[in-house]
Amino acid sequence: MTFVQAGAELGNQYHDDRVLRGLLAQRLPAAMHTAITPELAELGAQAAQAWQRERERSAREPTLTHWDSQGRRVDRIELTPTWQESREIAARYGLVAAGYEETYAEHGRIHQFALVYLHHVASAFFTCPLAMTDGAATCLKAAGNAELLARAWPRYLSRDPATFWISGQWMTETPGGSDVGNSETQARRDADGQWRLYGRKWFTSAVQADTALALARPEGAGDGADALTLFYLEPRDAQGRWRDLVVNRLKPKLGTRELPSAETELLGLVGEPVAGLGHGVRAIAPMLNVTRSWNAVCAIATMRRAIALARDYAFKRRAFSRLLIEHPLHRTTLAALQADFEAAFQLTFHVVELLGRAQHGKGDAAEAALLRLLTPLAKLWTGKLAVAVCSEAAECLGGAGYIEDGGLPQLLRDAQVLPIWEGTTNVLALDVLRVLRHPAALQAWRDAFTAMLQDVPSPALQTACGTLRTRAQELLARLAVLAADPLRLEAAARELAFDLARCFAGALLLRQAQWSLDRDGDPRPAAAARRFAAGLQMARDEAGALEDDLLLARDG
Ligand code: MFK
Repeated sequence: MTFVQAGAELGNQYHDDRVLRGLLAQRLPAAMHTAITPELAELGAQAAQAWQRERERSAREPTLTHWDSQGRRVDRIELTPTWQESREIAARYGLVAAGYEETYAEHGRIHQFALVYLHHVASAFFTCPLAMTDGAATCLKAAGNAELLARAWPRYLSRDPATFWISGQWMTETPGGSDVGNSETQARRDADGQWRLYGRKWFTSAVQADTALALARPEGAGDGADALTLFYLEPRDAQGRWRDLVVNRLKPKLGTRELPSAETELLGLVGEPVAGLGHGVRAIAPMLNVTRSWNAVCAIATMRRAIALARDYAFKRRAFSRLLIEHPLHRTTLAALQADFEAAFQLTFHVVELLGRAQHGKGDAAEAALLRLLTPLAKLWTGKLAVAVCSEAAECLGGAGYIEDGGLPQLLRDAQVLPIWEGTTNVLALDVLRVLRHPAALQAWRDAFTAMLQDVPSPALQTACGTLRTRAQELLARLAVLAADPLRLEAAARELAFDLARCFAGALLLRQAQWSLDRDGDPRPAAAARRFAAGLQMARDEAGALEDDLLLARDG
């Protein structure tokens, strides 16, 4: 009998996640935390079960059938079982609704995104249409379109699977990917005065959504982004048949294979302007910011899953006479992943918290400016980090990490979409420059950063605080110099954005570490904060580093 290695397994993804539990304990009122714990634990258990189930069944993808037996064009899309179940789970747990309901007021967004974080990997990217649905709800609200709000809002926020609607976001066209202003889709009025859309949408994620928001150029409106109008669409009739639209093909993608992304052609599909004519990019911007927050939440969920598998394996796999977890270098590798993840987690949930506060009119102008800046920062940094973390976690399992049904290849493939969609890293870095043109944004960043570090008195955290202060000073000085040279500023935009994200995330992690030390002396967030800050310096041979690695590697 030859040796058979036990594979990596998952426990309850809520109970096992001290980072999530710590954040909820720190940021939520105690009664709310207690009230939402059972459903979080339920989703945590479901996540582990779904992971096991997915590993055991052969890969499935949606299929597209163009014609029926009589030769009618039907473009029927058959979804995977996970996708069929996901609509029900999404409605029942209120994965969109929880972000808007008044039950927990400004904390509702933390509630919602804790649920999303736990469910994302189990959802086979049903989180994509949920993100767009959330974005569509925000967009309709921002536009104040009473008719559309009455029609779609209750459906988007429904907790009843029978009435719950999901929305798509149809922006991407062959000449206009990131540069949406090149869009070719035309809008023309018909004899009844209705707007009808004609053109090809090149990448419509979740094509089977009940509604979609799409950009199109009203006839005669002229060129450029500002001439585009944002339209609301209902692409299917009550029987589920496509209205004036054909689905040319489903996209053969690197990952997110259960997500039915399609190329479609609009053949006069009726559309309703959401926010009057023109200024379409401005009108869809609220949606972009919401979906970018979802992107960051899904990125940290992906990281957490990859690390959980690598950690579990480290306690099972023996090499060179010891478990992997007993090797200092392996521990250091896991600890680095954990520290990056914890910092990314803090930044992402800070964006979530600010989003909830802004929605409930709690924040001031400085907070709004900070939210606008941190949203692209969180999206661009976590998207990149998710790919790196999944790649390293796969390596932690050696050859087993490269085997399809172990699950890490799919995580890695799926992670690669996170830096691409919803604005690539470079497009978002340029968005950060767009925000920084308003001095209030950087001022808000600086004030919040400084205030957080001032609230960290523990001697055990002072080296890390010092490192972050130095990095931030260097960064701000560099920004000031580059501000006078637009070309060099643009060339450096990505690096500057990463630094802005990392410094702020490090400060949030220190705030969490101080809170944990004060509350019950838990040293793990402090270990993560020190590990993360030291990583920014590229030198981490100070006393205590190995002990920190041990803490972080053993228990995330
Ligand atoms: C796991 C779940 C995750 C999520 C799933 C989502 C799946 C969906 C798949 C997709 O649909 S991916 C495709 C998404 N496409 C993009 O994200 C487009 C990327 N391109 C950009 O983000 C460009 O920056 C953008 C098209 C928004 C703007 O380009 P322009 O043409 O150079 O616009 P301009 O003139 O700078 O800005 C126009 C207006 O919008 C300005 O306002 P004003 O008209 O009032 O001056 C900008 O300030 C405003 N604006 C732009 N970006 C904004 C924004 N306002 C608020 N927030 C923003 N992010």
